[in-house]
This record gives sequence, C-alpha cells and structure tokens, in this order.
Amino acid sequence: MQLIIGNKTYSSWSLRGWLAVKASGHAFKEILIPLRQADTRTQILRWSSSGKVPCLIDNGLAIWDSLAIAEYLAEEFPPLWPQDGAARAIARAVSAEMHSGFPALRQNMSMDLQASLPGQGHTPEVDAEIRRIEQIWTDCRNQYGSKGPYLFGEYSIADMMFAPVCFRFETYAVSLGNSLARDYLQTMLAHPHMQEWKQAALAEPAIAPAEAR
Ligand SMILES: N[C@@H](CCC(=O)N[C@@H](CS)C(=O)NCC(=O)O)C(=O)O
Repeated sequence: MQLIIGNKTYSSWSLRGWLAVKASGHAFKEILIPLRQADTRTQILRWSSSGKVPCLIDNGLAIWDSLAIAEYLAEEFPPLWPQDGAARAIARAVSAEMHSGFPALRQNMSMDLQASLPGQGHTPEVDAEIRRIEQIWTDCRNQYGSKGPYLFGEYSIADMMFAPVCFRFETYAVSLGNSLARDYLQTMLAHPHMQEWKQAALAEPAIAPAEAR
C-alpha cells in the first residue's frame, strides 16, 4: 500500500487520508510530493487522475479523495466508523458536512503547522463556522461521551475529518467557549498519530511565507 501526500505542514486533506491508513493498521509507504512547486501537478498526476492528494494505491487500484480513502479502508476494517447504526449515520453526516463545507475557515485559517498565528484569520464568516464546529463537537460529546473521549466515543473517521481543524485551532489559538469542545480539542492534539504527523511537519524544510499561505 502506498499513500501519496503533500507537505505535512500544509496538506490538510493528506492528513485525513494518512490518519485513516494509520488507524487501519496497514503497513504503507508514504510518497510525499511537495506542493506549490512548478512540477507539483505533473508529479501528482503520475498517481492521481484528480491531480490532488491524498491518493491511496492498493494492488494497482488508485483511490483519490480523503473521504473515499477512509471509506475504502472501513470496508475491510469496520471499526473506523462507530459500530452503532444511528451513531454511524450521524458520524457520516458530520464528516460529510466537514468535507464539503467551512470554506471561510479553510481560506482564512489555512493549516500551517510551522506557524503560530494567535488571533489571526477571524472574519464574521469564520467565526460563524467556528461556532458551528463547536456545536457539532459539543453535541457529539454530550451524546456519545460515555463511550470514550472522541466525537463518537471511540476514535473514528469523524475525528480524522476534523483533525486539520484541530491543528488550525491550535495554530490560530482559537478560543472555544464550551469545555467539552476544549477537552476534545486537547484529546485530538494529544493523539499519537496527530503527534507523529506534527513532528514530521516540524522537521520539514521551511517554505518562504509567501509560498506558504
Ligand atoms: N476533497 C479532496 C481535496 C484534495 C485537495 O484539494 N488536495 C490538495 C492539497 S491539500 C491538492 O492536492 N492540491 C494540489 C496542488 O496544490 O497542486 C480530498 O478530500 O482529498
């Protein structure tokens, strides 16, 4: 199994796919293609017809898109989604909402693990999206908190989908009003796979700020 990813410092979508492969327990080889270079698109197109990372290669099959990669792995490793059917449905709903939404947050608080930008990136739209995320996290923790410290108790694809938001909230020092949401954020930031990704990101060569944003 091979996973094609972008720079760990910036590639929020790659992080999701990488977390899914890690959680599946598969041995895999990472192929890291530096983003924002003249030949980035050509390099990615060698693997992924979408021209985007992440892309998972398994037995000659190329699966692009982070959520599709997670679903592919969940077919053979079901615990990646909550076991309970109703919880699984809501987990899919919040994952889909994250996957297709939150454009202001993505644009104004881009993932940059080498930066510390407290207080930056706020607009009324960003703040509304942060409140929506806080509501999702609080609702999930209220509903499923007795089963473990993650959104649906046990660690699942839903957490992986929100993982880049967790790093963004850390970089931009976003303050959360609800203690359940704050505790969840700390739980995610302390997850061993999140820590492993972050340490690798911090070891990457720095890119000039103009290219980085
Ligand atoms: N919805 C896709 C989005 C993938 C995406 O936009 N990836 C970015 C990097 S994070 C990319 O490949 N950009 C190509 C480029 O920078 O040339 C997914 O979930 O995988």
